[in-house]
Amino acid sequence: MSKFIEVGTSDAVDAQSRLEAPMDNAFAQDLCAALSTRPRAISPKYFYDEAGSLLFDRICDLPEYYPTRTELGILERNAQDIAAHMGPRAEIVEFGAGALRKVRILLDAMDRPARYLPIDISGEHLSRAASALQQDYPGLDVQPVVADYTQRLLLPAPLPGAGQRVGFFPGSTIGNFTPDEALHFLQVTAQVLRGGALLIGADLVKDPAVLHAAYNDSQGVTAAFNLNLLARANRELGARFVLEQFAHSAFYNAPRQRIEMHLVSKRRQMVSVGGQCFEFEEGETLHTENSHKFTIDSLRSLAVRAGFRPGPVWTDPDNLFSVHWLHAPL
Ligand code: AVJ
Repeated sequence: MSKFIEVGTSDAVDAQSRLEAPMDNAFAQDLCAALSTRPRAISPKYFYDEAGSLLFDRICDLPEYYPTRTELGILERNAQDIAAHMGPRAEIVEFGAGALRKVRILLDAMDRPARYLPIDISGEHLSRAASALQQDYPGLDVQPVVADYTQRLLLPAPLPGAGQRVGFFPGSTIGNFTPDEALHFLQVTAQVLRGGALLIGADLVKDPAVLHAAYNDSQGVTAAFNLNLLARANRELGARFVLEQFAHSAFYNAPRQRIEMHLVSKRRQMVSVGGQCFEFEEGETLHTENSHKFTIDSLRSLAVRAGFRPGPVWTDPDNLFSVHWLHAPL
């Protein structure tokens, strides 16, 4: 993004680079590719710029959005048991670290945690959360990694004398992947964590009305989160989406056991991204997210196919959410 600012010499070069600069970033490429295909779909990872990460934090506190507080409750009630599985001097690698609330529950219960490596795509958000955590755990080695964990990942070598390396993937973020991507992610993760384990949260299949409410909150925070994708394109790519011309849509696709989020064009319109124009018909959508729901068995059999050996599963009394311990064999 800042490329043309550093390189810029003459006005002509600036004007030229200004048009081209947006296209050499992944968001611009993926958005233009999404708008050029039918049906139109883009990865939900682009929700999480600074504003999007803050909106997601607000979603987690909504009365209708049960996953976060349910998972926190599961972790709190079972922290001792989970910490016993981790063993002494364990190292936690968290995939997609967000606000770092959940890991505190683990750290508080663990026997002398050796190191914490939060990986997140949103650099500013991550470093703010990581330094807050470091203040509260002065003795802990906190090493934030700004990276896209859906891409190939290189982690620092284990610390000398450290216990097992435990991956932590809470929030049911696994549900954002297609089934094939989820399998691939788990396969890669089983390799990265060889000899350790993965602690993973998975939202469970349930009454569609409960699911529907969780993604259609009355305050409109989820709608703002969805629309932030377009706002971000306007901010970062000089796109010209008129936000009022798009509506938030979220519904449960029962046969595929997933919530789908879309941005629906309220009327026929043209939009411009990075100097390219795209047409939307009235009612045409940009598919922005899938949030797959699991059964305990479906998550465990996926893990087995990826090379894990499933261990204990913790749930809440209403069976809304599940947290799984998966051994990664050597
Ligand atoms: C962060 C992917 C787990 O799927 O529930 C929340 C994202 N989207 N509300 C989810 C989300 C709309 C969330 N995950």
